Amino acid sequence: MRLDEIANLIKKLESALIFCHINPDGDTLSCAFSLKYAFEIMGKKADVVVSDGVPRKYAALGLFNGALECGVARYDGYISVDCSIEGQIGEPYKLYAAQKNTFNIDHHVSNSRYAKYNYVENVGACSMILYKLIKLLGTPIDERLANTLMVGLITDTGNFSHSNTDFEALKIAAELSGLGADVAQLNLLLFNSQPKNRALLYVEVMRGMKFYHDDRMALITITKSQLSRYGLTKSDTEGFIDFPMTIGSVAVAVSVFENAPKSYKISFRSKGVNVNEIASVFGGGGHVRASGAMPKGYYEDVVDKLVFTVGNYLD
Ligand SMILES: [Mn+2]
Repeated sequence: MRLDEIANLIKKLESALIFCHINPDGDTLSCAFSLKYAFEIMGKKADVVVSDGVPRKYAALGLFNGALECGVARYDGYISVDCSIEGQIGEPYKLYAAQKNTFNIDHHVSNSRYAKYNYVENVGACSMILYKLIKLLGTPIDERLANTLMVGLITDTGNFSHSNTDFEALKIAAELSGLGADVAQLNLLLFNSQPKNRALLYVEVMRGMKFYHDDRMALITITKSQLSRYGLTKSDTEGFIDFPMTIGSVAVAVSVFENAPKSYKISFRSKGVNVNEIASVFGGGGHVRASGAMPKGYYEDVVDKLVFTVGNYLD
């Protein structure tokens, strides 16, 4: 479907329930709340479901208030944003999957087109799609809406530094800046303020970094016990994987986060190697240069398989 066709369908909705992905990041929150605000500006009702809750650093922006932990079946439309597969919605996917009028708006190349109406476009941030959609809806973009859309762009482009920072990303950023988005303030709150304990955990995790394949692969591990020792949550470790990527020789960086005993959230970053394919070996997916998976098993076995699989793509 084309985006204008999606916009025409969404225009007809009087109410919508919008779903973020699990382990919510800046982009999924940006998409969901910008659409909610657009609905409200149009005099309609929309609610946002964030099953894991809004992480502290995003809550501090004051743009993502009033999220629901689960939803109910009383809306005209059910819209997932930034979710490549239905399971990414988390527990509320049961409610979503039981509805007829479902929309899936996403920017992951691996998207499985699980909704009745799907729109997938390979752009740097899903919030870029929401910006275009909101313009098609004819909704005026006020300062709060501009800031909300900018959060997705800033976070998914790594503050306009990743390879997905192209002409369109910068053009939309410029337009949002013209509409009142404050890049410097968002940047300060998102990237340049952290609690002391996060910094201490960071040092500990980086000290444990391992290297493989002539230093072309780096791997970091974050355990549940480390998090509880520092009084932190999973969302506090966002961005850790960027550090091994700064090492010149490293082509693929992997972070292994222990969700529960024998259950992991793996993140992959690369400088060109297709980590979407590597993640798919572990039942996950994402983008060519950034992807994830959630395998189960003994830690040593998972790491062995990671080292072996990444090695196959390096040769
Ligand atoms: Mn995204």
